[in-house]
Amino acid sequence: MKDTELVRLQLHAQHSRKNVIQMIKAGKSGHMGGALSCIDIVTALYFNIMKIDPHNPKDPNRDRFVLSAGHKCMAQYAVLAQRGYFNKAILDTYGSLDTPLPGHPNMHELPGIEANTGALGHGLSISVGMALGLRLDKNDARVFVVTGDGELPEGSNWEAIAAAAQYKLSNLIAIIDNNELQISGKTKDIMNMDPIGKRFESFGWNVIDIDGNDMAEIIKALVDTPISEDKPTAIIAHTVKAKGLSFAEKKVAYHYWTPDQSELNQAFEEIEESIRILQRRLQNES
Ligand SMILES: Cc1ncc(C[n+]2csc(CCOP(=O)(O)OP(=O)(O)O)c2C)c(N)n1
Ligand SMILES: [Mg+2]
Repeated sequence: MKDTELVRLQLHAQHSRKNVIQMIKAGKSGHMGGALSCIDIVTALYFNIMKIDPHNPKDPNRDRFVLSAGHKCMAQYAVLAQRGYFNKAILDTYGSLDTPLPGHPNMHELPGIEANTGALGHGLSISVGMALGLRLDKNDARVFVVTGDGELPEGSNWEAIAAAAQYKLSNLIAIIDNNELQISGKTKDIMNMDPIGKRFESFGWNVIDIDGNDMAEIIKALVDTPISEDKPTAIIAHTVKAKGLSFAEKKVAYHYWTPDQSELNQAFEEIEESIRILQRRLQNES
């Protein structure tokens, strides 16, 4: 990929981060940490990898995106708005009673949402069903699912992981947002799932490890999948919770964030500064 294309994607990710902060400003609080750890991945999928059309979100041939860790939904709302699925003004309804952007995603309310998620441990099973259904229909669309590392201990995941290998679902790509934190502490202290990659491999999956906040690595891994025609792929994305906000990165307290005005201002300033830097790089390179 050319440098300018990479910078454009990084810019979309930063604008999407700004959309997250805009939603939190409107709703006064939200699951910020996990949204910002996976947002580079969600951006790469919607802007470079997936076969989708924002103006035809129900196209039967579209690739599917399932956000199993539904509490990270501000990442998806932010990217959908950035990609043109809906007007950015709707972001300001976050936190209100009749919003199409509830605290966990609702497929009946918002174009682009494929499944209602939020009760952890269901998205992978739903994705296995979608991948099997697409194969039955002789449809070559793919299913991308993002799970959290704290979500992985849910037993239903491991039934889905076994089934995906059994049915050789090479049209299924699971991306694990491995930010090493969950709601109340370090994932390894609450329910250690390391080595995550080896566990997936032992169930019969292909596994790739990447830096999940590095756009070049994300794109390379996603372009390289499927690695083989008879296995599903797991991308273990090593990420930083609350990535992009210096005062919040890697801190468990920012899983769910109710900012005061000064933190909110700082968040906007830091993201806007990184947008300016990326825009200058784009001007210099073109
Ligand atoms: C079945 C179920 N149990 C508990 C919760 C409460 N909960 C919401 S987020 C979360 C932590 C999930 O951790 P992880 O998957 O690592 O996501 P991250 O915190 O990194 O965004 C928990 C336990 C839930 N949503 N669903
Ligand atoms: Mg986590």
